[in-house]
Amino acid sequence: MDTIDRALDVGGLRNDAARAFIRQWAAHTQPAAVEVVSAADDARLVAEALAAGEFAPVTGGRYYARSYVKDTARSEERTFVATSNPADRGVYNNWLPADEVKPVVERLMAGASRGKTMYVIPYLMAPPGTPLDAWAAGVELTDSRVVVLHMIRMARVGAEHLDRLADPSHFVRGVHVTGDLENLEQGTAADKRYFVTVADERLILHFGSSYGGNALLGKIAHGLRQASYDGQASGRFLAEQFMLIGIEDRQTGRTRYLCGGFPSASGKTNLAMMVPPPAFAGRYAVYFLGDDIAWLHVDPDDGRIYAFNPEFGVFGVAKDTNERSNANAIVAVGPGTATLFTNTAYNEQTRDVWWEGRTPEPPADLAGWRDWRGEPIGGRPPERQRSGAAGDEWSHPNSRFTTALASVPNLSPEFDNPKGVPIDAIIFGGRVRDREPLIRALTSIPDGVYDGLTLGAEATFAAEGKEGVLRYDPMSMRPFMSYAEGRYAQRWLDVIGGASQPPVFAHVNWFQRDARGRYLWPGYSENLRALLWLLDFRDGLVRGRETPVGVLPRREELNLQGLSLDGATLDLLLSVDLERWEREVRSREEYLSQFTGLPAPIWDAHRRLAQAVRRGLSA
Ligand code: OXD
Ligand code: MN
Repeated sequence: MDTIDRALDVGGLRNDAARAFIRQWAAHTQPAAVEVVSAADDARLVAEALAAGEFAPVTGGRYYARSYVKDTARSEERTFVATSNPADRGVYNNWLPADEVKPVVERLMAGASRGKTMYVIPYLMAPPGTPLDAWAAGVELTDSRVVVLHMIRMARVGAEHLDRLADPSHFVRGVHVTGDLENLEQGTAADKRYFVTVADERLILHFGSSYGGNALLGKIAHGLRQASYDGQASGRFLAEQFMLIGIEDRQTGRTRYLCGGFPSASGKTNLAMMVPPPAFAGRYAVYFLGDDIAWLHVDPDDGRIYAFNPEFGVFGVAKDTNERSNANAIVAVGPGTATLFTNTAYNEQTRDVWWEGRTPEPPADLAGWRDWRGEPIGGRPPERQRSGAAGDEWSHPNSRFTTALASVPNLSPEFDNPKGVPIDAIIFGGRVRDREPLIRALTSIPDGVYDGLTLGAEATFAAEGKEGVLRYDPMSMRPFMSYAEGRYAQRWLDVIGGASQPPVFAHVNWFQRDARGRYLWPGYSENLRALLWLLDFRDGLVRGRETPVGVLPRREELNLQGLSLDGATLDLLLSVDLERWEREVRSREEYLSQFTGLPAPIWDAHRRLAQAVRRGLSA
């Protein structure tokens, strides 16, 4: 028996197809050793990472790591979906022929793990026992211990997840090779990074990063890209970049479930961890199920849409996370949670972390503080120590915390229900300065799906793009699309249209501003008020007001108890500026025309909106 076989035996990995896959890739990338990991290895691997200097300790049994300075975010330009079917080419999925790109990545990976350990991470992207079991199992091979420690928090990890497969060869095969980060020419024409999902082979090959979104293959590559492809190929489910929450009404004893998509930096994690406003706390509770991914399917027993979060942890953006924006997150990353912090500021004397927005001002005493690049803050010229200007931040704007679901205080007891929770409402929201009211409900499935497809967020200075220009992000899946958009829209119509009690749809916007740029709506906890209106609307308890863009709450239908909001602001929040909408309709026409094979009901929904807006303007 050779050393690889011995390592697989020691790790309890019996699945022969997985063993063959590991042997093939070990022969190709040439690691010095192979090691199968499970969640039970966490403490030992943490100790090794500390000893190796990959982690620094944070008080309360938490850890800190910096990633390479040119490796701090997902790279959309270097991410590709490959298949053997040119019909899979979409506008956003960066499609390449599989036989063209696979040899390129394979060449880059050849011998690239020399001297390192190849960790074998068997995992499950679903609650155990799920009816979508066949699409949830995977194996990630990685040459980074830090990646292993993130995966243990973000997915259910252990060899047992490969032992109970109905078809033992049906699992996602992922290979992550870090590469020589200092010589990959990131961001140039000679960029050597390739993040490829070969979707029709269920093979993920990621080369040239050790940052979360590029390197934790269970999360985005499998949980979103591969899963959305599998969902359509099998006809069984949708995989979406959605948060998922439950709202309990303690008076009636009912809990209703909502899921929905928001482009990045639109507050999905804050919404999912929401604490009800004090005036509502005795009556309502909000439960967290997921902040980033939901798989949706129709249950054969009652015909309803059910959704679950396939992840096991939260990989959240640290920036602006604080007691007001997200009190539950502050607890979820607190002492005793074994949280991993990446690219925040770190204090090597006090073993503390800090990020922009954690407190209004950075810590007063600069002693021991280093920025995300590892440079001492005290070594900067005084005017750059606390300026907060772009480039002077202490933490990287995309710095992250990685913590287990079990540490989230408002975690729903249903989070590991194998079939998920029944969905009452699907919401879409972006960051839009004007035009989009606080909430508008959409009563037909094609109108709801059309609304999701035309979702967008306005560029902010933090993101690339021009301030105020809308970047369309269909269903918030733009970076994760795996097949052509027309077919994707049809899948949505089929899945939701096939449900016995379809959810209500709504569009929300927490980010309306007045002419001076002041936010009109307080957001955070107060967002619950809009969601409760939607649930009442679905139950027929309120009728709302029909407008050309959907049904809006009447002023008196929103429960504003305990909130001081003047009448004029409320009117603005619930107003529809038809001239702005007319411009938006024109821009949507152009945007939708890029997609081939967009189903007729989506175009019909678009024309209905266009007509209603025109009629409204001439009335
Ligand atoms: C993302 C993430 O990049 O969830 O969207 O990390
Ligand atoms: Mn995300």
